[in-house]
Amino acid sequence: MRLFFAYWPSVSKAREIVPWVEKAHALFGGRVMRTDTLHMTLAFLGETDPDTTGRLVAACRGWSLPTGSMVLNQPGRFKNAKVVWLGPEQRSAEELEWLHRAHQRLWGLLQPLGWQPREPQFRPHVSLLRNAGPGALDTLQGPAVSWSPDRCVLVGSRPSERGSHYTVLAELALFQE
Ligand code: 2AM
Repeated sequence: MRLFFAYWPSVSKAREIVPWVEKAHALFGGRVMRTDTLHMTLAFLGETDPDTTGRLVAACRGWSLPTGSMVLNQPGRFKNAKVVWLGPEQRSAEELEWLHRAHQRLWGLLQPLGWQPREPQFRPHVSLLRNAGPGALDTLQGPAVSWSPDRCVLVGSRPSERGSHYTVLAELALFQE
């Protein structure tokens, strides 16, 4: 099973993101992320055996992370992975500091347990499409989505025919900065 930690939107917040998913699909095709799978990954840990997973689930129950507010309205692409995503706007250096602190704090808790980040840089985003076709991103527009995450979860992912199947394994405490 592949593991990752993510901020998970409520059902109503995920529905606010759906117009972006639909517009992105109309423009670029590909495979849409189902509404109940929309999330923002903070740390991707990769394939993990059951014993290691069990130890992490037990350990992370005592962890807590900051939360804050963001406005999702910046579309982007990971070209190699053919992913089209929606990210938070950053109008000032301070605006998303809490989010980067959350990322650093989580990795500060994971590294003593032996995990290392795979990405050189944290690029906060909610994936909308996988296997997307080409096209200019400036045609992708939608309603700004204000989001203050109230859930951060450890998720197990297994591949299935209809995309990955996600299971919530643990939930972290959140505190407002
Ligand atoms: P993505 O949405 O940009 O693909 C589960 O796969 C989650 O972990 C997804 O949110 C995915 O981000 C993220 N992730 C980060 N690095 C990954 C990797 N190397 N392989 C698969 N998923 C990765």
